[in-house]
Amino acid sequence: MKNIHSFDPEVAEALELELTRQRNGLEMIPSENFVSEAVLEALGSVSTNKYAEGYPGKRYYGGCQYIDIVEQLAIDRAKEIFGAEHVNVQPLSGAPANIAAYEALLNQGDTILGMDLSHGGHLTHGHPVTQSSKIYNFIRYKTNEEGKLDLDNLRAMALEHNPKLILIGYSAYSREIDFERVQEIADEIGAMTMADIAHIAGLIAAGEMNNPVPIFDVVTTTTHKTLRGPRGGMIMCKKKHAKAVDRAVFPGLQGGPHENVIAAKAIAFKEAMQPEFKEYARQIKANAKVLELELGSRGFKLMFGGTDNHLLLIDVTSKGVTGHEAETALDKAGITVNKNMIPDDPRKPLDPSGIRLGTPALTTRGMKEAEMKQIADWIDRAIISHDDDGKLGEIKAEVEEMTKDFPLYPNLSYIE
Ligand code: DSN
Repeated sequence: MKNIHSFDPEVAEALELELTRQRNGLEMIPSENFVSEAVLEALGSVSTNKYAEGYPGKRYYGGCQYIDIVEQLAIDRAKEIFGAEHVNVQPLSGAPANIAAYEALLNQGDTILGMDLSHGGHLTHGHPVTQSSKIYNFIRYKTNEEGKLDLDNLRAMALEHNPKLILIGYSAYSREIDFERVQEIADEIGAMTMADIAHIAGLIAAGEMNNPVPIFDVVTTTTHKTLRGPRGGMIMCKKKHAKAVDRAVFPGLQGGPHENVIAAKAIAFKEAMQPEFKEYARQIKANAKVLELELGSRGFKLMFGGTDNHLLLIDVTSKGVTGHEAETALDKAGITVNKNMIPDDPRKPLDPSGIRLGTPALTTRGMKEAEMKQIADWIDRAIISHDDDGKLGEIKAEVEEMTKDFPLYPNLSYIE
């Protein structure tokens, strides 16, 4: 890493500060994780130099013979992990993967039944601020009064609106999903099915959550959340959609694939096939369960009644703070979470009623049940003392002390 510092100390020093922030704090944003050193190495490899528009064996550029090996490895491993008939590893991230999937399956004006953002859905699932919402007719369903995905209601809405696509899979919903039942509903009205498993892909890969890939028409994911790979996306689908999906990604939406990221995806997929990854996914869930119990018993209002996966969505207004105040206080205490809307939130997105937090990154560092109990206590103390910088500083010092027992990238430095 010497080269970065000697050529560009300004960037190197900022990177070093970010490394220190990651090392000294508790990363609890549920969509973040810490990749392995092998994944980092692939991201910085010579494959970043190569243009490779097209697909393995069918490229629009010369010299792709070695890049083809890398991309084919990523495809084959993803197929094996998820039981997919066809895989496209080129989407640059989750949003482009979703847009490509719509493009592959639908025509302008077609109806999509997708989850409301504040109930745990995602911006790209039809939020009015997105371009997709201007192209397709999104009808948005919600969780029910108990805070659960209500498949009877989904069926009633499907019968009423006759969507061409039913879209399942969320970024703040914390419960298991019955994909088979959703497919039955879709079959009843002749709709196609799409799941966005960005958040839970790692849990599915490890067999810790239901897998929609063998059931649904199309499944999209990111590769950097629980799957613990590089920032990127992927589309898995039935063979009958393979051509349409590939065409939608390239040339429909993207140009040259980022082959350094694809190399890193291949490595992350190999990691996800190891027995240790199954144990990792089991521990992610066990850790989230401890936070559910500990925070619940301290009077935090848990949306959706708790968690079956890696995350919790919490209404913090019951603790006398807004989501923004809670996020800021926790930041000062060395605990990183994100403010988040709760179902039908009366507040605004930049200062909503909730926070969202999760365990994938902490679990990568090796933290277990005992640490989760301690962290729940710190979260509670930080929220109670949200306007007392002295007390928040004391918690931050305790957090920093604990993180020393869980080293992160111990040999990495951008300034030496
Ligand atoms: N930004 C991601 C998340 O935090 O869940 C979703 O795109």
